Amino acid sequence: MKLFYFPGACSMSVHIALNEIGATYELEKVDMMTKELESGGSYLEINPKGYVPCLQLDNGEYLTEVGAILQYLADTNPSAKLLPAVGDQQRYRVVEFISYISGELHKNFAPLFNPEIADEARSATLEIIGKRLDLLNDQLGDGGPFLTGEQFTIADAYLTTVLGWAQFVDMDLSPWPNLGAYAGAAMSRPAVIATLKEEGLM
Ligand SMILES: N[C@@H](CCC(=O)N[C@@H](CS)C(=O)NCC(=O)O)C(=O)O
Repeated sequence: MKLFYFPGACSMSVHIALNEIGATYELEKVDMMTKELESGGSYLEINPKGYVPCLQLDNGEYLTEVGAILQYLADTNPSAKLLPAVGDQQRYRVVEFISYISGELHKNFAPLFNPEIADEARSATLEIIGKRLDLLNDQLGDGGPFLTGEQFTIADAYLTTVLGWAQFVDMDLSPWPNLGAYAGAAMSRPAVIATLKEEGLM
C-alpha cells in the first residue's frame, strides 16, 4: 500500500492506523499548495479531489476519504481490533464518532489554518469547536481512556490527529482536561510515536 499524505494533516489518522495494524506501506508526500508529489508528477492525476489522504491499495486501486480508508484498514485487519465487527453494537459507536470528528471537528478546524482569518471569525470558530469538545470531554469523563472504552479504535486515530491541530492554530486545550489526558494516552502509543517520527513531527 502507499499513503499519499501531508505531515500532521488528517492523513495522519490513516498513517496511525497503518502503524497500529503493522502494515507494510510506502509514503508519498503531497505539496498541498502545488499538488506536486515529492517524487515528481501531479497528485491530481492520482486523486482529482486534490486533498489528502489517498491510499493506494495492494491491487492498485486508490481509496480516498478518511472515514472510508480507516474502515477499510480496520475491516481488512480485524486482529488489530480497531473497529468492532459488523453486528456488534459498538461498531456503530465508533462510526458515530468518526462522523462527528469529520463533520463537527475536522471541518470546523479548517478556517483556523487561514492566516488571513478575521479575529471575529476566529473567535466564532473557536466557540463552535469548544462546544464540540465539551461533549467529547464529558464522554471521556464517563469512561475512557479511549472514546469507546479500553480499546483504541480508528475513531481515536482520527481524534488524536485532529486534537494535534490545536498547537498549530494556537488553541489552548486546557479547558478540556479529559481531552488532555486522552491525548497523552494516545501519544504514548508506539504506533502514534512511530507515525509522528515518520512525518517529521517528533
Ligand atoms: N473529505 C475529506 C477531507 C480531507 C481534507 O480535508 N484534507 C485536507 C488536509 S486535513 C487537505 O488535503 N486540504 C488541502 C486541500 O483541500 O487542498 C476526507 O475526509 O478525507
